[in-house]
Order: sequence, then C-alpha cells, then structure tokens
Amino acid sequence: MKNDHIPTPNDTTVWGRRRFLNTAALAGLTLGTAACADKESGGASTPAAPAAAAPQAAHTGASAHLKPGELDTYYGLWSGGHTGDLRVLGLPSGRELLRIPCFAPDALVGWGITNESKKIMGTKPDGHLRYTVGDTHHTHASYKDGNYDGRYAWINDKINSRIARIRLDYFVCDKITQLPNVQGFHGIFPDKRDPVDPAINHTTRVFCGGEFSIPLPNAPTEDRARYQSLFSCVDAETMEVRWQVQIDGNCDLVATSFDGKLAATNQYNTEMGAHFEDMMSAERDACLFFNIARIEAAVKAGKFKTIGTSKVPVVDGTRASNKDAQTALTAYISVPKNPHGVNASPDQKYFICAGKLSPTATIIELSKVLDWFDGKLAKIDDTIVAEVELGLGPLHTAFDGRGNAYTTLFLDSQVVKWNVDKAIAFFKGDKTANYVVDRIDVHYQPGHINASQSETIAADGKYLAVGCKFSKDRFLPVGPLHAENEQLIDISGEKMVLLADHPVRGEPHDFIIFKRELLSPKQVYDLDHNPLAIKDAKESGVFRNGKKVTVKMTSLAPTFSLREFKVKRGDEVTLILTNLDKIEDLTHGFAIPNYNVNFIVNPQETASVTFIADQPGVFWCYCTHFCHALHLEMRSRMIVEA
Ligand code: K7E
Ligand code: CUA
Ligand code: CA
Repeated sequence: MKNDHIPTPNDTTVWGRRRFLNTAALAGLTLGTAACADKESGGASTPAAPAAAAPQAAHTGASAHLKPGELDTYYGLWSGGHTGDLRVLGLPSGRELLRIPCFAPDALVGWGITNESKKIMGTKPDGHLRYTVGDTHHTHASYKDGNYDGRYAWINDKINSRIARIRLDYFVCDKITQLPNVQGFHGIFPDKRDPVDPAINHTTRVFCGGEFSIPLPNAPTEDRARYQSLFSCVDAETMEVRWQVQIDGNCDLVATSFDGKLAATNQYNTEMGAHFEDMMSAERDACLFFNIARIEAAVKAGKFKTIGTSKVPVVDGTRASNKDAQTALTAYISVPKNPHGVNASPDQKYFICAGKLSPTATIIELSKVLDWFDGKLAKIDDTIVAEVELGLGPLHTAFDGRGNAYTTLFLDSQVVKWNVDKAIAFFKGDKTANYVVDRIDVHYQPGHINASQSETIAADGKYLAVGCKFSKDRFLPVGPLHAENEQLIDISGEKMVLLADHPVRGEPHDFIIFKRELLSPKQVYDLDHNPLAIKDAKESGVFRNGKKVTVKMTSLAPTFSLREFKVKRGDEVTLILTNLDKIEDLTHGFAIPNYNVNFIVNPQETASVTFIADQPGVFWCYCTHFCHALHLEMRSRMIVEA
C-alpha cells in the first residue's frame, strides 16, 4: 500500500533538490507531507535509488506464522511506553508473552500494591507510591563478549528520570533509580566492556542521556544560561549513579562502543533553545562523545563538583572545558540537523547518526575518535567518514551483520536498506557506488527499528521489526485511539519482504530482538527469594502486636491455609502469602474486596500487603488467578470486628 501524497524516492524533481527541512515545513509538521527546502549543503546528492519494493518481492520462505504449539525462535523486549512496563514478545510470531510492570502500577501482578513492589517503586513518607505514571522509551540488555548475556535489561522512564532494571532470570523489575538533577531522561545504553580493564568483558555501567536542560540545581528561573543537561552513568550491579557529566546542548539517544571506551549521544538542541524554532535554528547540531576512562580518572582525582543535595560527582564536559584533545572528557562532532538516533554497527567500527531534519546519515569512525582524543587527529570533524542522503526524516538504524544498515524514514514512511562501505566510498567520491540497496513502504511513519541481534557482534540479519507510529487504516477501526503498528520484515534476502502487521498498545518506541538460546528463565521461585517466606503451612496464623497484626498464610491449590481470620477495626494488617505450589505455571491470586488488594503469587513466591482494616464486616478473600477446578472455591474469609 502506498501513500500517494508522499513523493517516491525516484521522483527526481523532489528527490534531487531536497536537502534540509526548513522551519516553515516543520512548523506545520504535516505528517507524511514531504516538505523540502532548496538549500544544498554541498554534500553528496543521492544516487539513483531503486523504486519502493513491493511486498510481493521474491520470498525467502520466512514466515511470521507459527503452527499451534510451535515456539518462537527469538525473544523481543519491547518498551511499553505510557504503560510504564516492558513487554516480552516472541518472534517471528509477534505474540505478546508477558508485561513486566516497572514504573506504573499493574493490577494483575499487584505491582504497586504489594509491599515488595512498592519498595522498588518508591514511596512517600505516608506510604503511598511517589509516582504512578511512567513513559518508557528504550530498553537494552546486558552484554558479555559483545553479545547479550541474559542477566539484565534496563528501561528508562522519561517522565520522572528513572531507570529500572529487569532481572532476566525471573523477568521482574528488581531495582529503580531516579537520576538526580535530570529531566527528560531519554536514551539509555549499557557498556559492553570495561574501558580500562579489558578482562572485564561484560556490562558494568549503564549510560543515561538527559534530554531537557534545567537550572542546576533546579530553581524557578527563565535565565537560559543557567539551564544545562547531564549525562549519567549508573552502576549495573548496585544501580547507584556513579557519576554525571555536565554538557552543553542536550542528550537524546545513547550508543556505546564494543571496546567500552566510548559512549555517545546525539544532540538536537545544541542551540540550547527553549522553543522548537530555536531548537532547529542551526543547520548542524552534534553527536557528543564521552571518553569513559578519562571521565572516571577525573572523578578519581577529585576533579568534580556536586549539585544541590545530590552527592553524585559531576565532571565538566562542556565545550569550554575541552579545548585540548588530550585532556578532553568529551568531543562534540558536528552533524546535521536535529539528529535522532545513534547506533553502533556490529562490525564495531562505526556509530551512525540519523539526520531527522536532514535527509542524511552521518557515519563516524570510532578509531578516529580515539585518535582525536590521543592527539593523532587534528580536527574532530574528520572522524566523519561519510554523510549520505537516505530520504526524508531518518530516525533510527539497524544492522544485518552483512554490511547493510536499515534506517527508518519517518516522513517518507519507508525503511531504506543501504550498504555502509558503499556509502563511505560514495562520499569519498566514487559516484558509481550505489549504496542504496532497497526501499520498502511501511505503515506508517516509522520511528524505531531493530533487527535480530542488531547491536551485537552476532547480528544475524534475519528479522527486522519496525515501530510505526501511525496505523491509520491497517486495522479495524476502534474509535479515535488507534493501535500502533509494529511490522515485521524478512531481511534475509537482498530485498526486504514485509511479513506481518501487529497492532500494539501505545506506544512502544524501542525494542531489541535476540536469539532465544541466550535466555534460560526460571519457572519457579526459590522460597528464599523473599525472607518473609512461610515455608510450612503450619506457620500460618494471626499474630498481634498492639494494633499491628501480621497474617501469615500459604496457598496450595485449591486452598489458602487460613480459611478465615479475624482482625479488629483500625488494625494495621500486614498479610504475607507464600505460594507453596511447586508446579510450573501454578499461580494464585489474592484479592480482598473493598480493600484495593489484588496480587499474584507464582510458584514458591511470597508477597505481602499492608492496609488499615477500616471497614468492619465479612470480606471474602478469593483467588483471582485460575488455578484448579476448585479455583472459584479457593477462598479465605477476613472478618473485621467493629
Ligand atoms: Cu527512541 Cu521515539 Cu524516545 Cu526515536 S525516540 S522514534
Ligand atoms: Cu488459586 Cu485460583
Ligand atoms: Ca538543533
């Protein structure tokens, strides 16, 4: 299906002369309307591009359809967007297998209801949750030797600048950290190796980009000179913030090098503008690199400040601080215009920064960035080995491990497949280097893109998922709120082949896809997972200490160990429930009517809730998770005496 109001890539009258989107074009931000400026930047013009590939292109036999009972071959970790969760998908089927609540409450799990989850989420002094909203964008997983090691995933919350860690053995969120003095925490990426000790071949840090500049420390001032952004480093194990870098401009997405030495963030607001027209006033912005080893040496040497009440060391990475390459902590590389997305190629050589308001991708060679830091390269912008035209609104890039990159074109509603080496050759002057390999229409306005194993050394070029921000006519109409459309594309052949549309709840943003062999999750908890575990049904009972009452209970299908229990009006009741069932998939729920209590306990899991017994009467506590033929009969009775 084609968007006929969008110029196609071989519409040369439009294609040949567009270079940068101008303010007027963006002011109306007319989705899908290709607006062009006549401005030429003197860079390369695009070579003849093949016509948009029809989905009927030669089929490689790959299919998104699995027979009943067949298992997927890949896991996908999908950001949940506003729902503040992380979603687990099986691919290629696209079936959603699990939602892991992180930043916002979840009524199935009891996330935000149980004491254990509230402790992770964070509470106010009155015991209520500090936040009940979330906005996740990016999820990435821990690495070992350049591939995922199945230990952790991390996900950001843009609203409240929190980072959550997900244990990939139990598929649960186990820690959340709020970044101090940061607003709009957006990009996130774990490191892949230690920059100093290469024997440490796995993730030990997670880098976090702060998108919005704010007064440091925050204060009610309109004085823009006092607004700055911070780039933060979080310890992968303790989840404490190790250090921050104060920078000029903002952070957006984050990428890390395979050798652990470099991290980078794309900057769309080098202008430090407060309004969008200011933020797009410059023709070029930057991709900002961080020299991790130097930053940590500066912290060690005490060359830092702290901001407000935060104790986190903050080093200076502003432009003024790094005139001398050999002592600089950061490097600002000029890229056009309001770039979006920075991605590391699986050959470990390049970061690719997409232009967004420029129809180009900029290829930065990492060894040259290290040369610049070592004083062996005079000009930082000479780290750019190509800047080539791809199409309108390039946002994110994925890789197939065979030298090709796949970039989403938001305004063109396309994915463009292009060859990185040929793009470099073309930029160097070989005008016969046809770097654009293929284009495919997607539906519609794609943002994130990722290929199976894309940003690992094991990129396998099988599947490509595309997060389309608009689904328009692709699904049955359900009123004003449309599902988004995650599309799956087969990239195993020369031509891309569209395999499937998947409606998803808004809005996932980003995702990673990796081989299922990389994970071996546990199916049953260890009883000791929670120190409150009641290991024997005989330990059950009601234990009173003044007005504080502890109710200890176990579940074993189809019974709760306490068939009834009595408390007094006004008691502070803590109910601890251990599921003694050991059988895989045997989960129970526990709900108390009128008390806002519902949570689940998986096999051998323990959870607790605390509430004030403020309503007298009989309350049938019942199992909310179908577990047994006598599931409906699986009840307990709470009697609250007046
Ligand atoms: Cu990852 Cu949407 Cu937050 Cu790009 S951002 S699209
Ligand atoms: Cu236990 Cu349903
Ligand atoms: Ca800008």
